[in-house]
Amino acid sequence: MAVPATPARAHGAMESPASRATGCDPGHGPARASAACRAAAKVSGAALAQWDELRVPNVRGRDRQMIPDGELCSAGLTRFHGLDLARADWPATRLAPAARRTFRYRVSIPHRGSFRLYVTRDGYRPTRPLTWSALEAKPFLKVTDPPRRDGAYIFTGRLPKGKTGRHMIYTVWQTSDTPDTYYSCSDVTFSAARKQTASRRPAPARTTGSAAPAGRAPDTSASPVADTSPAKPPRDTELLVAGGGAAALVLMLATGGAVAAVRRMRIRREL
Ligand SMILES: [Cu+2]
Repeated sequence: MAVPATPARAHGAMESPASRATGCDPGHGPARASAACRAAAKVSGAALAQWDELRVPNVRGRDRQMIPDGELCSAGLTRFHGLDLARADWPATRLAPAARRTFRYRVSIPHRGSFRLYVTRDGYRPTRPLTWSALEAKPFLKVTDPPRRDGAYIFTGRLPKGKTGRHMIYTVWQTSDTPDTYYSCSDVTFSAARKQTASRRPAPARTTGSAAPAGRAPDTSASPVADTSPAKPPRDTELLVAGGGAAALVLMLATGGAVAAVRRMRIRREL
C-alpha cells in the first residue's frame, strides 16, 4: 500500500468521546495498546498514523449512498478497514444518557463546516458490522463552525436519552471550504452516574402518604441529569480500558449493578 507524500494540509477526527481513529493513533492514541487497536493495526498498518485522513471528497451530504454498509468506520477507505473490525472489546467512553456534554473534535488544520452526530438504535451489537440502518435516521446533534481551542473544535450538546449499554456515536464533518467529508466512529457505553442515582432517590420519599410505588424506577426522561454531571473537559482517562477483553467491562458493569441494587434495598428498608 503506497501512501503518497501527504502535503501539509490536513484535517481531523473526533477526539472526545474518543474515536477509533484518534484512539488507535500509534503515536498518542489512548487506546493504542488495546487488543482492538492492535488487531486494527494488523489490517491497516501505518495508515493508522493518519488519524485525520478519514475523508471522502464530493459526498455533499449523500453519506448513505457513498459510504458502504460495514465500512462506516473506515469511511469506505480500504487502507483504514482495520477500524471496521466488528468486535466487542473496542475501548469505549462512558457517557450518561441525556446529559449535556462537551465534545472535542481534534484538527490538524482547521476547516469551516458542519458536524452531525448520530447514535445507534437500541439493540446495536458491536460484534456486527456497522450499517447505516443501525444508526438513528436523524442526528442527535448538529453544529456549524464551532469555536476552536487547543487544536480542537469544541462544542456542547445533549446526549441522546433513553440509551443504555454499548453504542456507537458516528460523527460526520462536512466541510464547506473543501470538497471533503470526514467520518469518525466513537465507541461509547451509556450508564447513569452513580451519584445521580443517589441524589435522585430522596425525591419520591417526600411524597409519602400518597400511594407512590416505592420500588418504581425514576423517570429519567424528566430528570435534569445534565445539571448534576460535571462539564469538565474530557480526557484520555475517560476511556474504559478493555485491555483484558470484554470480561473486565462486564465485571465492572455487574459490580456497579450490584452496588445499585444494594443501595435500592437499603433505601426501601429506610422507607
Ligand atoms: Cu483538511
